[in-house]
Amino acid sequence: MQPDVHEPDCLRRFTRLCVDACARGWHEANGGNLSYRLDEDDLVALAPLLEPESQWHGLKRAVPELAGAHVLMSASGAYLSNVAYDPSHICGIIQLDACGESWRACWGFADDARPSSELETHLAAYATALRAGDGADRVVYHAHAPHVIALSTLIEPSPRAWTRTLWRTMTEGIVVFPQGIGALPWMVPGSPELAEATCELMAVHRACVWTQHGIMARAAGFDEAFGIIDTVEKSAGIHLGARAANGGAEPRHLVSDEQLRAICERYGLTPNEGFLD
Ligand code: 2HA
Ligand code: ZN
Repeated sequence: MQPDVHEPDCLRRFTRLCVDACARGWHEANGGNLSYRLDEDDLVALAPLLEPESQWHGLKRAVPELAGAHVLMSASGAYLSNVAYDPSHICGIIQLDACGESWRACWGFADDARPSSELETHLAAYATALRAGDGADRVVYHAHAPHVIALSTLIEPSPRAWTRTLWRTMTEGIVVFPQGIGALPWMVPGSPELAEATCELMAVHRACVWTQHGIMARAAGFDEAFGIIDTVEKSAGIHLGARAANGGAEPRHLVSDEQLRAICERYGLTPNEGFLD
């Protein structure tokens, strides 16, 4: 029996996000995954619980930026809805070696559970954030947000099309993601191609839509990661509803470019100029 680690703050926040997101219907069955890159304080708090396994597992793609890092992550095939009841089976902590070429389990992943199939995408996203100067980003989160998936069947998978649609539907969009969001055509889940394409877009954007699949975000904390996806999902839902109410046609009254610029001026935001006309 593993000790109860509900006390460490990072696990409580991890669990809270999973519970909130499951209540929203973002994680059917074993859909979606979540990770958190531990900081020094977390490591001090968790030190008594960490028991590194002797077995190392090679990564397909090395992440030297993460050499020695510890990452809390959901398990492959795990139902995120169960994390509050059974944390040591649903998630675990891995440590990367001194070269960022392999990992070993240090806590959780009970009964031979393994990190999520999107492990390499998450690690690449942290490396991308570090390279982009966003080293404070410690959460990577992937959700099967239903309105995002529905809208992805209607609009082209381009960052500009997605960003403008969401910015112009709901005023809060440009406030939460002034750099816009990325979007990719359909790709095989968990594939190196998806990891690479996602990270290319996430060097600029904090979130990236995966057509007919869901969305991935990187952020400083759990609230921010949830908040970005919540805002994208809400705006996508409003857009779909408005479009349906308008007989399927583009809604007539959207936030104008002039109004988007006025929001940025008022709130001191630096928008992605490439997405403004
Ligand atoms: O965790 O969502 O994309 C299962 C998935 C893979
Ligand atoms: Zn998925």
